[in-house]
Formats: sequence, C-alpha cells, structure tokens
Amino acid sequence: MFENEIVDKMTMSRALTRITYEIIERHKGIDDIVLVGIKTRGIHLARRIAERLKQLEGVEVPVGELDITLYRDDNHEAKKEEPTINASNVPFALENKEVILVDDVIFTGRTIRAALDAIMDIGRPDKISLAVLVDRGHRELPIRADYVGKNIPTAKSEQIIVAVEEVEGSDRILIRKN
Ligand code: 3GP
Ligand code: 5GP
Ligand code: MG
Repeated sequence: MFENEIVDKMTMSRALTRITYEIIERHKGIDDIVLVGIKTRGIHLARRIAERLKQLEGVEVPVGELDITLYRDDNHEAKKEEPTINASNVPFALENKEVILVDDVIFTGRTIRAALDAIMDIGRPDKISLAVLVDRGHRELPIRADYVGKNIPTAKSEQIIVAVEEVEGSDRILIRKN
C-alpha cells in the first residue's frame, strides 16, 4: 500500500477559489444562494467557499449542514444499505433560494441522492446544485457535479484522502493505492 500526494495546499486553495468564482459567474446576484455542506469535510469546504464569497462579494451566505451515514458491510465494496440521513442543521428557509450542496468527494453519487431527499424534506428551493472538491468517478446514479475542484480518475480499490486544516491540521489530497 502506498500514498501519493496529488494536490498540495496551494492547489487545493486555488481550486476552492476557482469554484467560488464559477459560482459568482453563474449568478446575477448571490443573495439567493445558500450553501449546505455534507458531514465533516464537506461542511469545512462549504465554510471556506462562504469565506471567499464574503471576501469577493461582501455577502454573507448561510451555511447549513447535513450528516449522511453510509452503512457498509465490512467489505468496503459491498454496500448493503443506502446512505441515510443522521442529522441536519439547516436553520434557514430554502424557498426562493438556490442550494449549493458541497462535499469533499463524489463517488457513486448515492450520498448526494440521499442529500437531495433530505433537502426536499426541509423545503422547496428554486434550484439545487452540487460542488465537490474531487470527482473520483464510478457513478452508479445519473448525478453529476456542477462545480468540480479536481477530476481524479481512480480504480474502485483506490481511495482518495482529503486532508483539511480543520481536521488533519493540513490541506492536501492524496491517493492511496492498495
Ligand atoms: P468525510 O466525513 O469528511 O466525508 O466516512 C468517513 C471518512 O472516510 C469520510 O470523511 C471520507 O473522507 C473517508 N472515506 C474514504 N473513502 C470513503 C468511502 O468510500 N466512503 C465513505 N463514506 N467515506 C470514505
Ligand atoms: P458516494 O459513493 O455516495 O458518492 O460517496 C460517499 C461518501 O463517501 C461521500 O461523502 C464521499 O465524500 C465519501 N467518499 C467516497 N469515496 C471516497 C474517497 O475515495 N475518499 C474520500 N475522502 N471520501 C470518499
Ligand atoms: Mg464526504
């Protein structure tokens, strides 16, 4: 098994800044945007995009949180159950808003499908978009990200490690090959 750094701190920061510019470019005003981060790293990344939107546009965009759990068998490949919602903290109205979901990695797309369900249970936004730091391929549903930090083609057996300052104390992306 070995790990290889494929994205360093500076490149990761630039990717988040680029995503932020793309969000600004695709919206006439960003007053109607709300960000919703998906558990752990997606939440930290959503907060960073919100910081950049504040710096660049002077707008405070609300950040909500979804906690989605994947129930997996001991065998990493064998998914016995679908991802389910553990908890959500979205303390603002979604009506007339565009929700931008934020996650660290998109893989099968099943987590995002569960997140879409959770959002629909909370309210009826005008639109839902998806921003991910890494798209590692292997989708099992017709779901794609609107904003992608980096496309990293992987084998199913490989793993992408997303380290963030808030959790690991450093920002970087590694690929782990077994
Ligand atoms: P996250 O909560 O920030 O997404 O699931 C716990 C962590 O393990 C996740 O952090 C994710 O980074 C990492 N991880 C790596 N590979 C996988 C995977 O295939 N499925 C899930 N659920 N998490 C993975
Ligand atoms: P899904 O398969 O539903 O698209 O992804 C499931 C969840 O697991 C997402 O939250 C995603 O961030 C995480 N995930 C899937 N594969 C990887 C991976 O290789 N690395 C990391 N860090 N997270 C992953
Ligand atoms: Mg994740």
